[in-house]
Amino acid sequence: MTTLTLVSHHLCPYVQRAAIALHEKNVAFDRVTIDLAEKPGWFLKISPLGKVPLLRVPSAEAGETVLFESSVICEYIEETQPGPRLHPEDPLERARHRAWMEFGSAILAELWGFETARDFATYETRRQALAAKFAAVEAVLGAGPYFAGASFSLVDAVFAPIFRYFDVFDTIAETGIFAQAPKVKAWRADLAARPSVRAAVGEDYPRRLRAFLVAHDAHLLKLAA
Ligand SMILES: N[C@@H](CCC(=O)N[C@@H](CS)C(=O)NCC(=O)O)C(=O)O
Repeated sequence: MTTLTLVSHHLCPYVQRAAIALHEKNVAFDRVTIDLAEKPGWFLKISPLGKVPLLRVPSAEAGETVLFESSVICEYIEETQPGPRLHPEDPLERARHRAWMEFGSAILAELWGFETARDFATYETRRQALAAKFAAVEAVLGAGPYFAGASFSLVDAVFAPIFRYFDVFDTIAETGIFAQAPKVKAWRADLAARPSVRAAVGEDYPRRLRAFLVAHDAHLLKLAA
């Protein structure tokens, strides 16, 4: 029994990174989705931080090793699984990619504040902070279609779930976050069309994200036309 199991949540962008990497490498894997509002006992036993994703890796000697932290999981997938390479060969370029993966996590922290903002002032502060972060991304993007050009990389796997939020936000109101970032916009469109990105969430993702916004009384909903 060698199948990897990804312990997931329907909306989690960190889980999606690992799912995208596995899909890119054509690795068959099992996916177990949990309710983070009611974490099962078995999950709490194996998740040191009580967070998803986890990657359960079966091994003949140890029985199983459980990996946590999405970046670590992505690096493990990259190092152990067959299929196309998702990191550059050159160490300096690889380090630069890891840095932009971290930048993606910083965007996610900001994005949480944006989507859960209940009042205009918080919403606007977060909106401007996100626009500034995407301006920094705009400055390093090339001709595309992906972060590093023609080949898909882990940086793409990190940013695709970020952009997915905006596919739902855009159906509610115009945030203007990408107004000054044409390269980011084009990157976003190319990632949205990628089969691995599409396969990383269920069809009910938009409905679930909207329900999340309603549950948080998100200011964004008040901007609906
Ligand atoms: N740094 C972690 C972040 C993972 C994370 O924040 N996961 C969220 C869901 S998107 C979670 O499990 N939250 C549960 C909790 O904090 O109780 C990673 O990259 O894996």
